[in-house]
Amino acid sequence: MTSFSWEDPFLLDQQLDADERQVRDAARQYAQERLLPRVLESFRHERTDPAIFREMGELGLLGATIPEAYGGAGLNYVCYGVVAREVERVDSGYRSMMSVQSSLVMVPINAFGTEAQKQKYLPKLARGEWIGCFGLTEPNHGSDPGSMATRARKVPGGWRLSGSKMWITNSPIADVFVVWAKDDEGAIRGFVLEKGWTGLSAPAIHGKVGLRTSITGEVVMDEVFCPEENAFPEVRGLKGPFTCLNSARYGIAWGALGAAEDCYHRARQYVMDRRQFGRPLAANQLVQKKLADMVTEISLGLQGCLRLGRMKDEGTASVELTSILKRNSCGKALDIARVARDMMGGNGISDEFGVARHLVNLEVVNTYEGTHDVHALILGRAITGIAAFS
Ligand code: TGC
Ligand code: FAD
Repeated sequence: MTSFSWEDPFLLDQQLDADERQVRDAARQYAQERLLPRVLESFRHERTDPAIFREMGELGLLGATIPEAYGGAGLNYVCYGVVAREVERVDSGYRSMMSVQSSLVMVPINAFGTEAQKQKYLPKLARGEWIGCFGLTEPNHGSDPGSMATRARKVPGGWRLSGSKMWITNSPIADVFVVWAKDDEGAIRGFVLEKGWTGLSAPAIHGKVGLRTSITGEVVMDEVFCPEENAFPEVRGLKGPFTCLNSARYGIAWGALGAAEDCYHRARQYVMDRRQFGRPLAANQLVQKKLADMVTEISLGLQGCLRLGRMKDEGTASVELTSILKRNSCGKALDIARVARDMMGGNGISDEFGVARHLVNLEVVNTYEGTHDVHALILGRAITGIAAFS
């Protein structure tokens, strides 16, 4: 009889092919050996290390799904997912840095950019020489980006962009800014701006209680001139930014479960070691039930992510599947982090035990890229045909 694996009950490892396992192992080694040792200090002091982009670039972790011709790794979506899981096992902030660069900056340039834009930006972004950010959210338009106020006015030779974007990952250290604005006809269009252009600034937002290893800022555009060659020529409407979100949200679905696995593993070890009332905490039925709930949600969730990855690779995935899994993984991971924190008693409050950090990070992950409730509404519309948000 096959014995139960508390770490991998459905033997997900065996469902990956040799290449996927190799990518997973490389990402795990990097995350555990290079990211884990610095996470505590980075989180405490709200410090983002830009060198991480170059390190990830060297390993091919940036733009994993982008064709090799443009410097990407040309990998499948399953590989992208397993990388996100390994990076977020250490910290959601590191996965955030990576997924913005890969899914929200490189994906739109690859999907909507001109050949010249691809040649100019993608190889440097893939190597981590340039850092990218993605500006969709505004101070007054978060869940409803279709109402954005940022404007792109047509002028000779290009566009003048005015407006501001809020809560933008990587923006204070970004070299490349993919921003979305409405043109004179009210159509949403995408633009690639560069650091240093007149009128463009990206002040940092300080005081975040979660995701402190990943720098966040505004993007302020005061009549920024963008030459025509830096506009995406064809794409119009929310389909542009949402195409990028489909990829990033999928990565988050895997990543949040990586953070949940770390909480589960840490809580399990803690209750095996910690003794109260003369025996290990793990000997109590209540404690065992909590571990059983954790492994159930994580293992079912991971199977869903793998299935979605395979469907994306085959081209059979509807976008609503991503909403199911982004929502499920974030909500369940947040619950698991809360329970793990509780199981570790007072120690669970200390940042040295890791779990409280995951908890506050996951509060952010549950909110960005479409909140838990917004994904419920996307699904509700698909189930009923009635849009509850409009
Ligand atoms: P709606 O009518 O639904 O759609 C407008 C147009 O967009 C198309 N579309 C999609 N295309 C591709 N993929 C998808 N998932 C798409 N969803 C919709 C749709 O077909 C339509 O096209 P067309 O040609 O007919 O115009 O638009 P709506 O305004 O009613 O949308 C409502 C809602 C709630 C679905 C949407 O606005 C939404 O998803 N809101 C959440 C906003 C969000 O996720 N923001 C994320 C900002 S980026 C971020 O958080 C990065 S954090 C990264 C990190 O640090 O890791
Ligand atoms: P709101 O839209 O104001 O929502 C507030 C609450 O109301 C939520 O609970 C929401 O679920 C609920 N709500 C909204 N509408 C409805 C409705 N119709 N029915 C019921 N409930 C509703 N954005 C980017 O563009 N790029 C980035 O790189 C980026 N990085 C981020 C990094 C961090 C650290 C954070 C915190 C955010 C980031 N965001 C980014 C922004 C993020 O996507 C938004 O915060 C998110 O989409 C929610 O928008 P909001 O904050 O304006 O909340």
